[in-house]
Parts: sequence; C-alpha cells; structure tokens
Amino acid sequence: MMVKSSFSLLLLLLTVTATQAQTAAPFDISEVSEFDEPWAMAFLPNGRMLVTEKKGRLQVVNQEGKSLGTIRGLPNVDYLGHGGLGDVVLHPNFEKNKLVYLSYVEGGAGKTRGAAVARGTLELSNRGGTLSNLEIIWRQYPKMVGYGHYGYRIVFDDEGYLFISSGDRQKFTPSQDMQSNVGKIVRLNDDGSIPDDNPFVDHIEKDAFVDDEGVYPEIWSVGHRNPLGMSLDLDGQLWVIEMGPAGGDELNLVNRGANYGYPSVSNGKHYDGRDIPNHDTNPDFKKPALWWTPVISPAHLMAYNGDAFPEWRGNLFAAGLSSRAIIRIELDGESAKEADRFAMDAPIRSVVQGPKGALWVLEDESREGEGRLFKLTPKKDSE
Ligand SMILES: [Ca+2]
Repeated sequence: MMVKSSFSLLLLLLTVTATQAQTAAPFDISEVSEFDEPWAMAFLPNGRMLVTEKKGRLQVVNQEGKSLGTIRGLPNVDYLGHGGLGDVVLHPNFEKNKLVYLSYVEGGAGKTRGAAVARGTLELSNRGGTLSNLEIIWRQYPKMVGYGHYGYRIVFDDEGYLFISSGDRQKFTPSQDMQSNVGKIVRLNDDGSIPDDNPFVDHIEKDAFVDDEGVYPEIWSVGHRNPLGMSLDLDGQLWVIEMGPAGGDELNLVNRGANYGYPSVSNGKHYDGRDIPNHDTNPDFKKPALWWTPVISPAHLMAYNGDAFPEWRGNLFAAGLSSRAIIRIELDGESAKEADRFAMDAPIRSVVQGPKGALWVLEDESREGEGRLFKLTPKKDSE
C-alpha cells in the first residue's frame, strides 16, 4: 500500500515536472529522423541538410528526415573516443564555388592523432553526391596520443576568414605553448593560408608555417580547453563556448591575440581535486563573459536571427550534453547572461537554425549510438 502510494506520488511529480518543462518552452518538438552518432549539420541552399556522423559518414537529408544518400570522397577518418568526423560548414560563397569544409581526426605515427580540416567541391546527385578536389588545409600540431578534446568547430566570419577551434587534447600545457596550435583558436584564409594581419604574424617570412621565434602565425587566441562551440553574433563578434574541467564551463568573447588562461586559471578544479586559480587572480588572462558551475557541458553554439522566434533574434543558443538542455543566452555588447534553460530530456550535441527560423537539434549518441534529429517550431496551442 505504502509502495503503491509512493509510486503514484512519483508519477504525479514526474507528470508535473514534465508539464512544467513543456509549458516553459515556447516550442513544439517533432522528431524528424535518427542517425548513427551524429555530430554536426549544415543546411544547403536547396533546404536539404548535410549531417555528419562520427564514424565517417556524411548524409544528405531532406526536411522530412529522409536520407537521400551519402557523400563519397570524404577523407579517412580516425574514429575513437571524442573524435571521428566532426563539423561541416559551407563556404560563404558556396552557391558559386560549391566548397564544403569538414573537420575530422587524422591518425599519425604510432598511436598519435590530431584534428584536421579539409575542403572539397560538392556535387550532389540523386543518390547523395561526391566531394572532389579534396585538400587538407589545416592540421593540429603536434599530433598527440589520446582521443579527447579536439574542439574542431569551423566558423567563417563576415569577411570570409576561417576560424577553427582547437582543443587541448587533454594535455593541459599546450594551451599556453606558442609552438603549438593545440588549445587555441586559429584564423586562416579560406584556402588555409595565413592572413597577414594575424596577431602573432609580425616576424614570419610570408607563407612560412612557423616563424623565427616558433610562434604559430595562425594563432588568433590562446589558452582554451575544449572549445566545442563557436559562433559569430549578429554584430560580428566571435564567441566560443568551452568545457571547463570539474566546474567552470566558459563562454568567451574571442578577442584578437587574447589569452583565456587555461590551464593557468579556470573557475573549475582539476578532476583529481587539485585547485586551479580563478581568472580573477591574474589580469593577464581574459575572464569568461559567462561561466557555469555546475557545468552544462556545452557542445555547440549558434546565434539566432530567424523569424519563427522573433523575440530571440540576437540570442546565442548552446547545446548541453550533461545538462540535457538547450541554453538560451542573451547578449548585451560584451556581456552575456543565461536567460532560459529548456529541458530536452536528452544530451544535446548541436542546435542549428533552419530555413524558416525553426531550430533543428541533434541529440548526442545516447541510446546505443543513435541520436535523434528534432525540429522545434513555435508552439501551436491555446492563447
Ligand atoms: Ca578561461
């Protein structure tokens, strides 16, 4: 009897909780499709989507969720741990040049591996398509043993420069090492060459990969941990969201040449319990605009400018893994605050704005590798 009433109470509580979560979110959720460990997605001009799967498959999908085939001609992907096939981004001038950029993990000597970015020319067909003229335009250096913290998000800015987030490979100190591009944000021209006005480019001979002082001229900012989300806001400012250690997830406004402090400072602790000084202790390091303890485990970042949710224009949306949520962030110049946390009851890998302003959301691999694709549209109900 006791057990039964407790069970009823639990059911009631669960129902109330679920109802509250749904009432709080001003959208309806429809399940569109399902993928094998999906990681990223990009909309094509024709309204179809490219969806990456970590094991190395790039699918073409229509808005009803039907797979129209896969893209052939992809680079060899080293699939293990956090890594495999990662981000997919269209060149800003895609309609003319058909260039698609992919990030992925590349195996090296021994058991080393590292992130890489390649681009190729996309030709679509009835059964998917092909990527030709594949060229690798960037590599993490040096390659390292281990299979975590690649980062490897790709963003183009309004001037056509290419930013890549490069995670610390769970090795800590490379994030402050100027002879490595690990734990950095890098800035490149669209062909992988180095812009003349990068912050650490002063002394290099043109086209040299490393300058006289060993500083990597591709580096744009320093001291990042695992920057899994990166986005421009509607004013053209670059934001990066990164997982902290135990505590201290960060949203950072990325400034040219700035140092974000990892592993010298963090608002979290090391997993083994050792303390890390807070950002406040050292003014040489730029503090996060927003940080989270307990962590949200951010996996993606997107700025919204659509019509479906006009009140959200200019907001950032973060995908939350351990928080199993979508986090809405309001910006005011260089400051940021969490405005909403929409419970999704699933670890969220990616949030992308679709053609009519709907939010398209990828679930992380959670049920035997499968991750669902959801579409979020304005709530149709009473009112
Ligand atoms: Ca930091």
